[in-house]
Amino acid sequence: MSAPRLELYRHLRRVRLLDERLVQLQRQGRVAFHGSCAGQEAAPVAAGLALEPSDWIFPALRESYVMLVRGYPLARYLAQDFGSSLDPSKGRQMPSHQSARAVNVVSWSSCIGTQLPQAVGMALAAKHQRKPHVCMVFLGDGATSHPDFHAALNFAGVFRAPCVFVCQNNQFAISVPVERQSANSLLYQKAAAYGLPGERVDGNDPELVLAAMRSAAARARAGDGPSFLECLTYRVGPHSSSDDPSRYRDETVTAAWLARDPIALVRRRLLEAGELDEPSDDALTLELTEELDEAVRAAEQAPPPPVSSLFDDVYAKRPWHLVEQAAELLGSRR
Ligand SMILES: Cc1ncc(C[n+]2csc(CCOP(=O)(O)OP(=O)(O)O)c2C)c(N)n1
Repeated sequence: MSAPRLELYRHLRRVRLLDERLVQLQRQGRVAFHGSCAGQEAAPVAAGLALEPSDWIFPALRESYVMLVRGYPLARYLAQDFGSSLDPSKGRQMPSHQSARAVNVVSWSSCIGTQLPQAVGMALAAKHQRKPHVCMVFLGDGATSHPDFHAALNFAGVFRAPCVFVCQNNQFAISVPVERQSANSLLYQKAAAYGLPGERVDGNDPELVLAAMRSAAARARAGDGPSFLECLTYRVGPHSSSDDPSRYRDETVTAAWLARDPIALVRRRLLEAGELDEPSDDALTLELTEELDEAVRAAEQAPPPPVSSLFDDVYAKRPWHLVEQAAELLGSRR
C-alpha cells in the first residue's frame, strides 16, 4: 500500500499548494476568478488515479485538477487562469475552467449541470462503437436540482451507459444549504429512481473515494452499467472568489470540517505507518513549491494570445463578414 498512498499524498499536496496559490493570485488581482477546491481534493485526485488515461472526464468547477494527475503540464494549466498564450483554449474561457483534449478532460460550462447529458452521450457513443471508454462526470449537490441531472440519469439508466456520476456534496450551492436544495438530502438515494446503484462515501477520505471510484469504473467497463457516487464533504472556503460565506452560514461548522482535512488524514496514516517522516515531508513541500513558482512565472510571463486568434476556430472556412471584421480590427491595430 505504501507507494500508492505516497503517490496519492503527493498529488493531494500538489493540488492543495496550487489551489492556495490561485486564491492568493486572485486576491492580488493577477487572476480574475477562482473556484477553490480546498477540502475537496480527494475526488479530482482519486479520479486521476482510478481511471485509465483513455477514459473521459467531465469536471465541474472544482475537479479540473484531475488534469494534473493525468500528467498535464502545470504551466499550461496555470496559463488558462492567466489567459496567456500558453493556454490552448486561447484565453477564451473564464479562469478555473480548464480542459484539454490531450488528457481527455472536457471543457466545463458555468451553466450548472450541462456536462451531465454530455457525458452520458459520450458514454453511449463509446458503447455503440464498442470502445472500452468510461466517462466520469462530476456535479455538485446544487446540480441535482437541474433538469439536466434527471435527463442524464434517466438516459444513463435506460441505455446502460458506461458512465460514473460523482456528486461532490459539499453541502452548499453558493448560499443554499443542501437541506433546502433537496427534500431528501441523502443524494445517493436519487440514483435508485433511475435504476442506478447509488453509494455515499466519506469524501474527506481520499483512499475510500479512490476505492469507490475504482469499483464504479470497473463496473461500467465490464458492461454492468452506470453508477452514482456521492462524496460527502464540505466546502470549507467560499463558493468562489466573489463570495463571503460568513454572511449565510455558521462558521463553527466549517471549523469542525477543517479538522477533518483529507490531506492531513493521509499524512497521519503515512507517518503512523513509517512511510513518511517530517524531513521528507518538508523536502516534498519545497520541491512542489519550487515547481509551482516556476510554473506561475512561465504562465504569467507568456504574452497574451494574439488578437488575430480571436477569429480562429469559429468556422472551418471563415465567412465574408469575419474576413471583413478581422481586416478592420487588424488594420486598426497597425
Ligand atoms: C443553470 C444555472 N443555474 C444557476 C447558476 C448559478 N450558480 C452558479 S454556481 C451555483 C451553485 C452550484 O452549486 P453546486 O452544484 O452544489 O456546486 P458547488 O459550486 O458547490 O461545487 C449556482 C446556483 C448557474 N451557473 N447555472
